[in-house]
Amino acid sequence: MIARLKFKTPMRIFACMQTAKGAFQDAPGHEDIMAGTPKVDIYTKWGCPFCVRAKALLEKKGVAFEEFDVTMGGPKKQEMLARAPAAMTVPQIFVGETHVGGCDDLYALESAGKLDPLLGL
Ligand SMILES: N[C@@H](CCC(=O)N[C@@H](CS)C(=O)NCC(=O)O)C(=O)O
Repeated sequence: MIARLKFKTPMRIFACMQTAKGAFQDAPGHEDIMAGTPKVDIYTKWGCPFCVRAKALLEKKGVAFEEFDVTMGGPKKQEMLARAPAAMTVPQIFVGETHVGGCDDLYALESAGKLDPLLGL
């Protein structure tokens, strides 16, 4: 299962393995296994401090997420833009089908006490 993860660098592999949830995240039907915990996707670029900050909050909460590095463009960048057509920056964060937005949006939800319910925590 770990071999199927889309992470490219050791840091990303480490981030994904912070919790056991990470191992299930990429598996078909994981929504059933992890009932009540929507899948979290984050589109990032290399060297992006906002991406690092957003991931740090998710990691602090023990939330598994799947990271897509769109530094070089490609199909995942197109997927990001299809899911968030107005997106001009990274990160772009999705909780299930809900488009959270960027890092500032993630922290704003946290400050408003709305992030945990969205994450199913
Ligand atoms: N307010 C945004 C700022 C994000 C931001 O400025 N990201 C930079 C990278 S760190 C970006 O995407 N710049 C444009 C680009 O790289 O194409 C957030 O909180 O996510």
